[in-house]
Amino acid sequence: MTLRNNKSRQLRDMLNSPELEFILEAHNGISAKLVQQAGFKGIWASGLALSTQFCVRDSNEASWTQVVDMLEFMSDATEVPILLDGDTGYGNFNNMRRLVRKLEQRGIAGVCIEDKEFPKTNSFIGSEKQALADISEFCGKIRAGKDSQQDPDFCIVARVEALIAGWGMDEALKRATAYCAAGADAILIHSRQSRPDEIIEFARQWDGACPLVIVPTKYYSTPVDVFRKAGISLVIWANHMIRASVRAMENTSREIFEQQSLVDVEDLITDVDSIFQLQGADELLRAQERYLDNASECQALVLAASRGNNLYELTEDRPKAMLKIRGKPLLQRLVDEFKKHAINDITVIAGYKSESLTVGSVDIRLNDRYESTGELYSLACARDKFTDDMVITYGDLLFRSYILQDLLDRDGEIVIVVDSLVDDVEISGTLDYAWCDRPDDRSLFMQEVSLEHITEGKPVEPVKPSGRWTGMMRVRTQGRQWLEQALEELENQAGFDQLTLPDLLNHLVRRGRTVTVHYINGHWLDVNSVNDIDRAVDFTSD
Ligand code: SPV
Ligand code: MG
Repeated sequence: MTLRNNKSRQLRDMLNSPELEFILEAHNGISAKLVQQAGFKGIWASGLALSTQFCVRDSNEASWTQVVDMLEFMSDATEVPILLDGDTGYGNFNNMRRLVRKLEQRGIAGVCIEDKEFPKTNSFIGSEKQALADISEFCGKIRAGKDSQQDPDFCIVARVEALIAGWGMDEALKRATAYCAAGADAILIHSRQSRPDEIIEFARQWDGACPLVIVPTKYYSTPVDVFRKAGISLVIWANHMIRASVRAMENTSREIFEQQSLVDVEDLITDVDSIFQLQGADELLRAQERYLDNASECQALVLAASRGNNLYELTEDRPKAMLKIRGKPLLQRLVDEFKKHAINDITVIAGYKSESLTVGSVDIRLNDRYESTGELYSLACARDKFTDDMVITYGDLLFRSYILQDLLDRDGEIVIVVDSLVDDVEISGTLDYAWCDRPDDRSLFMQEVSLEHITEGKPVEPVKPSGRWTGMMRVRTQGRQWLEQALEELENQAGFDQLTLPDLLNHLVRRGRTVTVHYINGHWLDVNSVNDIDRAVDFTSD
């Protein structure tokens, strides 16, 4: 039976296409996926990069089966063809036969073998001292590979190292011609010079018996039109994903070590949600819906009905939650933050210019009396969305990711986030100062602290406040019952329309309910003034 692999077909088409094509290095499942996501039509499974990710030398120290195991993850993660840098074929003609069969079984589209001796050394290490394979022995290896493949489209690329080893142009051309005649589907002509001259000269003298492949690692500044004009078929960018990740990992590990904290790093690195996306977590969630009972999830309620009067003309056509910071509305940033923490059921309570709330995948509840009512009235507009696990926030907040994560991890029926750095922050707008039953002891994590009361505006009490409420709270089953009861009680009082969330919290405390305080120290802000917008720009990095 003939085995046909669409990926091999794609690689063959790239080699034979009249266009100049490009493939980029990858060395594991995730890098392969990212190369494909960037738009590349193919992947170079580089020997250098694969050995680097194992942290061994590019001298066949990793066994060929270890390489093939990794290739399977790469192939499973992608739909584009993978060309393996198969070094010397890991042995003689017989090893080559087995290699080709195993590669086909793992969905690999082709293999490139080089005319050196096993164990090989990277072309850029002492290249002139490297011995080349005997031409007829190498041709036998190519023939053995071609005879072993079941898929007629599987590609064998023969790599000529004569220029690397300093054997000259004639030798390179002689070898390429022999390898082509032995059945190679393409010739990779390699050079270690910083200019493309010898590659161009090779291409000029080449009779076109099969397509040419190059690896411009050393002559990287050459414009690709030069290759196009020279009739090259395929360019391999051979090691740039591993080099990029080594640099990123060096920087991140150093920063975390020096800071003894993740806070400065968190927003500079890929968020965990994006990692889940790359892994295909959505598919697993859908499968769980099909095969498992659904577990309940935390939901979010966002108060975004107000205009933000201190922002003047900036909020002429939108509520302040839709103000853009670095091109992205505050509300969108909040929604992204919730999604990062798998909070996907998000309800926004809109009012002023509600038609401009163009943030996707959120439910909207409308407070159409936003002009004459306060926050509590807005919250009551979303009563039908109350659940036994919810986060309630103002719509103008920016905060570091860990704050929401810690809030979600925190025990308590009603938990509010209070910033104990009251003196240190430049603040504007309405200030919700919190007095708690004990001050923040920064040597303790997740201390047992309860709210005593919150005051809006400048504190007049002689006792310094314990902190400033950020406008974020978490409510669980029992807390939801307290909250609904409190709303009913307050609704029957005169002046309900003007009440705020602090009024609600004070009412709860007066009724003997425990409102747990989760202390933080900065790393957040809300936008109440034009100055706050500048601070918000500084605060964000994307
Ligand atoms: C590799 O990527 O492992 C290669 C190309 O063989 S090079 O390192 O340029 O020789
Ligand atoms: Mg290599």
